[in-house]
Amino acid sequence: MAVDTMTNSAKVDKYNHHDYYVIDELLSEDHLLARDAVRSWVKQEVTPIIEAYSEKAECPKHLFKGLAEIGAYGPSLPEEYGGGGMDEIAYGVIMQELERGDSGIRSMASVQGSLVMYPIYRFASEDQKRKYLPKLGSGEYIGCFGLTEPDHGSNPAGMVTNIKDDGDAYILNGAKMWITNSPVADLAVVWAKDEEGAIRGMVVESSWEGFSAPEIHGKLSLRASITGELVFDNVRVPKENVFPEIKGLKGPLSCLSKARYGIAWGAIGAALDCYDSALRYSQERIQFDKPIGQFQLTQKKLAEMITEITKAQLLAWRLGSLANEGKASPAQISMAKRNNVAMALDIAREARQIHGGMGITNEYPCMRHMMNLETVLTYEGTHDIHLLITGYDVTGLNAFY
Ligand code: TGC
Ligand code: FAD
Repeated sequence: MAVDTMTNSAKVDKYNHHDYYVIDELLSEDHLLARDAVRSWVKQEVTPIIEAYSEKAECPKHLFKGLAEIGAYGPSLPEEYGGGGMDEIAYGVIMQELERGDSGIRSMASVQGSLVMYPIYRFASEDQKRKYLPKLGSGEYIGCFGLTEPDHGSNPAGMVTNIKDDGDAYILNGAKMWITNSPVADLAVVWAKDEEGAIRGMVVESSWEGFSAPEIHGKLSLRASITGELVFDNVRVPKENVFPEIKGLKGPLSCLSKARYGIAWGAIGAALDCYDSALRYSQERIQFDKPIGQFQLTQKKLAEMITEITKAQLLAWRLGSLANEGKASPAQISMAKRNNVAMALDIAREARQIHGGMGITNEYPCMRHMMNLETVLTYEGTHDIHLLITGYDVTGLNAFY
C-alpha cells in the first residue's frame, strides 16, 4: 500500500481546506464548480455582514436575489421550472457552503427551494407551476412553508387549520407558528385540513384579504433569519391553488425529506467554519509560552472535531449518492439530519472553548453558529423525533404515541 506522508496541516497550508478523507475526489467537476462558486459568494456577500445582521436580529433581505443568482433555490429541480437542473449532491454542497456562512442564510434557501418550489413542482397543476415557479426561482417572489401550529409542532397530524368548500374557492381559517420568512413572503405553501379531515396543500398569496404574518421577536437563535406567524381569517383560496392530488401528511413530510437532506449537508458547513476558526486560533494563541494547539487537551478537541466532520461528510456523500438513485429513505435522511446537526452543535461548543473568552464575542463565528444550531436541532423535526424515526425504522414499533 502506497502511503501519502504529507501531514494534514501541510495539506491545509497548501490547499486551504479541511478535506481529511479527500472527499473532493468523490465529487464531479460540476459539484466542485457549484461548491466553489457558492463558497466565494458567501465569502464576499455573507461573511462581511453576517455578524452585524445577526446582532441586530435583522434579515439581510437583499440576499434573496443574490441567492437566486447563484442557483441556491432548488438546485436539483428542473431548470424549466426555475431550478438548477443539478443532482442531489450539488444541492448538498451548495447547502454546506451557505451554512458555512450562517444557518439562517441556508434556511432562506432551504425554505424557498425545498419547501416552497418543491411542493409546487411536485403537487401543483401545470398552470400553477408556470405561474409561480419562475418567479420563485429568480427571487422575485419570496415563499414560506406553513405546517407547524401553536399547538401542533412535532405532531403536525393534529393540525386544526382548515378549509371549507365555498363554490369556486375554499375558505381558509387557522394559524401557523414559527414560519421562516413569513413576514416578508409573497406567498405561502399552507397545509390545512379539508372537511373530510384530509391534509391538503395550497398556495396562498400574502396580498389576499384575511392573510397576515406578524413577526416573532426575541429569538436568540437564527437571528439573521426572519420568522413569523401566519394567520388566516376567512382567506378565500381559489380552488386552482389547492394541490389537486396529494392528500394526507405524506405531502408535507415529503417536502421535509427534501429539506432535511439539505440540512444534513448544511450542518457540515457550520461545523467546518467553527473547526477552521478553532484550528487557526490554536496555532496563534500563546499561553505558557506555547501555542495552545500544542497542548494535548486542545489536540483532543481538534482531532475529535475533524474525525466527526469526516464521518458526517461520508454520511452526507453516501446519502447523496442514494438520493441520486432515488433510493434515500426518509429514515436514512432522518439519521443524517440528526447526526450531522448534533455533530455541528458539539463542534461549535468545543470550538468556542478553544477560543477562550474571545469565543463568546462576535469576532469569531462559533457562538453565532452555536446559537443557530439550537434551532437547526429543533426545526425540520427535533433531535428526539429523528431518533424515534430511526427507532421505528429498525424495530417496526412506533414510540411516538
Ligand atoms: P406517519 O403515519 O408516520 O406518516 C404519514 C404518512 O407520511 C409518510 N411519511 C413520509 N413521506 C415522505 N417523507 C417522510 N419523511 C415521511 N414520513 C412519513 C408515511 O409513509 C405515511 O404515508 P401513508 O401513505 O401511509 O399515509 O405520520 P405520523 O403522524 O405518525 O407522524 C410521524 C412523525 C412524528 C415522524 C412526523 O409527524 C414528523 O416528522 N414530525 C416532525 C414535524 C416536523 O418535522 N415539522 C417540521 C416543520 S417545517 C420546518 O421546520 C421548516 S424549518 C425551515 C428552515 O428555516 O430551514
Ligand atoms: P414540540 O413538538 O412541542 O416539542 C417539545 C419537546 O418535546 C421537544 O424536545 C420534542 O422532541 C419533544 N417531543 C415531542 N413529541 C415527542 C414524542 N412523541 N416523544 C418524545 N419527545 C417528544 N415550521 C414550519 O412549519 N415552517 C417553518 O418555516 C419553520 N421554521 C422554523 C424556524 C425556527 C426559527 C424555529 C425555531 C422553528 C421553525 N419551525 C417551522 C417549527 C419547527 O419545525 C418546530 O419548532 C419543531 O417541529 C418542533 O415543534 P415545537 O416547537 O412545537 O416543539
